[in-house]
Amino acid sequence: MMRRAAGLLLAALAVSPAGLLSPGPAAGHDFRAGAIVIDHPYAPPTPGGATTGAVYFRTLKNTGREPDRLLSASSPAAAVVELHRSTIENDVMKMRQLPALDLPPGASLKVRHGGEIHLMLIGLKAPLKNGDRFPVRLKFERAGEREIVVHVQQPRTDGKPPPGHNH
Ligand SMILES: [Cu+2]
Repeated sequence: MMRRAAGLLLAALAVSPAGLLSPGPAAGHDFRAGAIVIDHPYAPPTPGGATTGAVYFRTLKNTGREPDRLLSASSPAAAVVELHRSTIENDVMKMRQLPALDLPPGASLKVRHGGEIHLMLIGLKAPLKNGDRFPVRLKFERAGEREIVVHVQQPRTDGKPPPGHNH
């Protein structure tokens, strides 16, 4: 009996780190576009005067049997929205624009702060404030276009700005 209880406890512990990464309140929000599920889009608040920001997703899933791709995004909150991947080159964080984000069948991508991939808001029309919401229109190759609502919130686990966004 003891051994079994210990096993269950370990299983519970093994699950918790992913839970800690979840941003914001437990009440998440998600959107569907065909077979694509966009789970909890969020953006950290930006300091006053910042002209760039980032949008993340708790997960971006392709629940279908066909491959899809996120091709582009746009928002009234910013002049331009780009798909970015952060990489470290010679100890320096760099961001590169991705032509598209591949979503193979069954994919479940974590597009979270502190990770490699984000949507970059360039030319913000106003600073993003905690509690704000704004729309972003996503264009998928197969699933078509879908407008989502992004929640501005301070990520729970991380008071620092996301890497690569101090420019
Ligand atoms: Cu970026």
